[in-house]
Amino acid sequence: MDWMFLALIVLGVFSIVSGKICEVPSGNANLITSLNKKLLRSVEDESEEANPSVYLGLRLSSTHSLSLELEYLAKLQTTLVPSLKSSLSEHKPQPITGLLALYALALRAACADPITATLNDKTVLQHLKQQLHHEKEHIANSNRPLTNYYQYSLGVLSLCVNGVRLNPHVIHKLTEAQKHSAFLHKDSASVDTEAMAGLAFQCLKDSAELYDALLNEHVQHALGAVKAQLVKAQDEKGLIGNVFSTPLAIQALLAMNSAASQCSTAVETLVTEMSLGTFHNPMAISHLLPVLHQKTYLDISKMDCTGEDDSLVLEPRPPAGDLPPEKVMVRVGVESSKAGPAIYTGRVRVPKGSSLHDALKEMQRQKPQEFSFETVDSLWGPYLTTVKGVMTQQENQTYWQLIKSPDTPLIEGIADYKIEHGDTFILRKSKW
Ligand code: B12
Repeated sequence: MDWMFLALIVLGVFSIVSGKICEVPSGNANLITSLNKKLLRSVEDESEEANPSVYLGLRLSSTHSLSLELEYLAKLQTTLVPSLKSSLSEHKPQPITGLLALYALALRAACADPITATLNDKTVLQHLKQQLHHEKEHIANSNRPLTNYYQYSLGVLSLCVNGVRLNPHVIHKLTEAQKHSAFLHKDSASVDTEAMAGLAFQCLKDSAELYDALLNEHVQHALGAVKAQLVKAQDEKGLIGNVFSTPLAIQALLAMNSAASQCSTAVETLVTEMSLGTFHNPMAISHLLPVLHQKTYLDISKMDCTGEDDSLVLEPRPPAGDLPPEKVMVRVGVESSKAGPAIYTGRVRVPKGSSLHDALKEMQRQKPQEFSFETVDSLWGPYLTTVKGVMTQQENQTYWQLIKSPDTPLIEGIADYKIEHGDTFILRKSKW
């Protein structure tokens, strides 16, 4: 037998025996605590909308600041709930499956009762069930969900974690989507979707007694296929997809009780990336923290909110450093399709360390007649919706893709990507 293979088996057996699959190598406790604090600090930021995923990241950690978590839960109730209520009172179904699902998970993670919590006329879980019904109908009519399969999976996961029996047709649509490779996007988004579906399938498998044998067989098959795809997608550094999809992928593998050999390299790489400062977006941190504490979204169902640590204390915020006076040149091209010619090219000088968002703002300020753009807020930050008056839409599955010239799609949004001297970007209207 090959020594390498033997070593992997020994490592796997050891991890199962010690019950610590995907454990972070020792000596990184301070790094984990600093990430916990980073996420907690984002909660303090008054200018940011409350984000239920951030709340889940905090709750699925082993160290807490219980008072700040409680305040944040209250902020979720006062900011997210009115916007959910207003979307739910619209005539046409709105694409809020993911938000509703995260809110129901947040309530469960707070040990509040999502079964009795209401939004307008119904409970949160009833709304979520209905929302998934709309998603299923949308697939039947248009061959794709109202939102996307990531949110569809999140909805299934949330109901399942909350102990709700789902409509078997809703589950079947998800297993069929897996079978027909419908989770694939043209860019790297597919791994996140695969991972979220994997978490949903694992939860359904664990509650098999609620469903009939044939459906359980479909779920079991889809689960096996997702696991195989995630393992196959792993590169030599252990990354699955990219650095931002890997935490969710590892959560899925962890929930599926995968062997340590399938995540130890990935965890080491994630730790390296943490020390390089790659994880600064609160949303990205919220997906990573559970992994660092060997938790997954499935653990929310077991939370009882008793005897929790309350030792996390934030030091005073360090003063924000000024941007250096040095300026860098950025070029931006706008294309209305991949084959089409550029409809705009321009350049602008901005302080070193600026984001692409800063550069676009400066470009718009200098030449408002020639260049303009709009964004909407999302859980990941500002999402670019409109460039030079050209709007992208959910209904026709178009978006403004961010590309670093010549042809590398960015793996971060406009507010997170920090530009370097000589960068050239293409904003390209694309299909997904
Ligand atoms: C589906 C999806 C898309 C769809 C969204 C359209 C739709 N209506 O479904 C499409 C394909 C258009 C897309 C585009 C992009 N995406 Co995307 N996307 C996702 C995915 C799989 C699910 C998002 C979701 O529905 N969340 C659930 C709901 C509840 O949250 P939400 O915030 O309300 O959702 C909205 C926003 O997230 C927004 N959105 C989607 N992607 C991105 C990316 C950024 C940076 C921002 C600010 C917003 C945003 O669209 C969602 C639906 O309206 C996530 C995976 C993940 N782990 O979250 C990646 C993900 C968020 N996307 C990512 C990226 C990088 C992009 C792009 C920047 C790619 C590019 N080079 O152009 C662009 C955005 C460019 C822009 N115009 O600003 C990264 C972000 C990583 C990071 N650190 O910032 C993720 C995590 C995937 C990954 N692992 O690389 N995406």
